Amino acid sequence: MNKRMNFMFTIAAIAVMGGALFGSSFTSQMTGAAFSTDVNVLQKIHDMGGLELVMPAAFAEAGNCDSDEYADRTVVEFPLTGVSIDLPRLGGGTFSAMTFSEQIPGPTLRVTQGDVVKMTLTIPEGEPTPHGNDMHASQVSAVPTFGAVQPGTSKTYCYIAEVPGVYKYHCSGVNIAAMDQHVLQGMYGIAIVDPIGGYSTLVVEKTQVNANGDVTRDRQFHSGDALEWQIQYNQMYLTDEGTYDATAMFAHQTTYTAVNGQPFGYVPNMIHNLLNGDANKNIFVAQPWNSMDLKQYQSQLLFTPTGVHNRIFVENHGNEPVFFHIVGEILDRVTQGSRVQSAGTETWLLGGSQNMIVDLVFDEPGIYALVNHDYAAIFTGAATIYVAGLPLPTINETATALGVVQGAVDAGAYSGVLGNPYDAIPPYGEQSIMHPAKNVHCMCSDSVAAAQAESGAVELWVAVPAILEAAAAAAEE
Ligand SMILES: [Cu+2]
Repeated sequence: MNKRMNFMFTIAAIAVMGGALFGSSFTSQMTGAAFSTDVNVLQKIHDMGGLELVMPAAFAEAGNCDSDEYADRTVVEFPLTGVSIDLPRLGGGTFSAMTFSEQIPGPTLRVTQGDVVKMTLTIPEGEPTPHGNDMHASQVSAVPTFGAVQPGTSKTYCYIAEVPGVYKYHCSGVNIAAMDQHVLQGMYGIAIVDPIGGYSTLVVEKTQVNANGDVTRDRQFHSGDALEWQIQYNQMYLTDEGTYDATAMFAHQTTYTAVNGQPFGYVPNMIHNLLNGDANKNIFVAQPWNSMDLKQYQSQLLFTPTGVHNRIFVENHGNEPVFFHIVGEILDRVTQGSRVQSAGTETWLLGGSQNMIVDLVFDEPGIYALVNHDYAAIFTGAATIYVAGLPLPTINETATALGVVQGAVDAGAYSGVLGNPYDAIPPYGEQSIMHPAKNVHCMCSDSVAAAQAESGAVELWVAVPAILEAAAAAAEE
């Protein structure tokens, strides 16, 4: 019995387009009218074929994938679909999401410095608005490359990812009209460009007492290989009906702060309550996504062992700053592009559309909260919980009783039995340490969640009740 349960649990720029545009539609935004939820305006734009500008012939070749420049380079395809769907919102109900490929954030692109990115954006027939894709990893003419793609058509462009780092990509709206709505309702994602020479050794500052009783430096070195994460911040501005609230955006009155598309998406839920012995007793102060019925939308925790090199790719997609801080930890290194910005710092500031790579080692087993240290952000969703090591005695006892504890012990973290949330993990690169397992988690459609499961991620809302039921039956025998 234990063996079977063990198995089950373990599987467990655009301003150049301005001129003509600002005259009409942008003015209606500035006056505070809820322009972007105004179907008439969108219909008018649609009827006139979008706000395509007439391009000078010199720009015609921008992004042309047949360019000789790309010969002898690795070409990485990056197909995306621009589509509007309804997704659940904090506190119940849904909101009118706009997505790349039915998920928020959109899929993460991972390439190596010098690769050619071949991006294709397809807009399905029947989609109510055009979309575009502005990729910050590129250095190409914004016009016409990032321009609107009409429903029922697709568009491809190519560029060389020349500079390593983390880069936002985002919908450019209808040639920037309603760009704010499209991005803040979900059309954003990241590209990770790995440096050609790989990631450098991480130096962690420690001290020790030597044989003479003197306190001395004890610098610890970790190879460039790391357990990797992606954390993307954005704001949500919603009306009670779940549509975009432009007035709230212009006033900077955030409805929610989203982390990977979901406010409070990485906190405990009913699974952790159950393993802690009482399904009805929350083990964290705020557990808004707290039900097995929520399936891929139930919140999940981030699990990491102590003493391991973690690399976190961070992007701020929003229009508020992110004061990135981990309660109880020091950021051992902050890198932007190919330059180290800090080695040992408490908090790092990211402006809008800014990114960084945070490297750190969790020293002690325990609970660590990764926050935007802006109180308005913390209490609207920017609190993310890391559990380092195996610090929860009640859950350890439960895991032992269920006979699944070995998976956790082997991994040095609860991810050995519960996995880590799929959407917090970027695609693996050359220097990625594999997570022991993934669980299905995303602000995404059921078909995207099903694809995660097909790729091996565990549906915890199926696996955990089955294990508990089997354990209860075994106890009765
Ligand atoms: Cu869009």
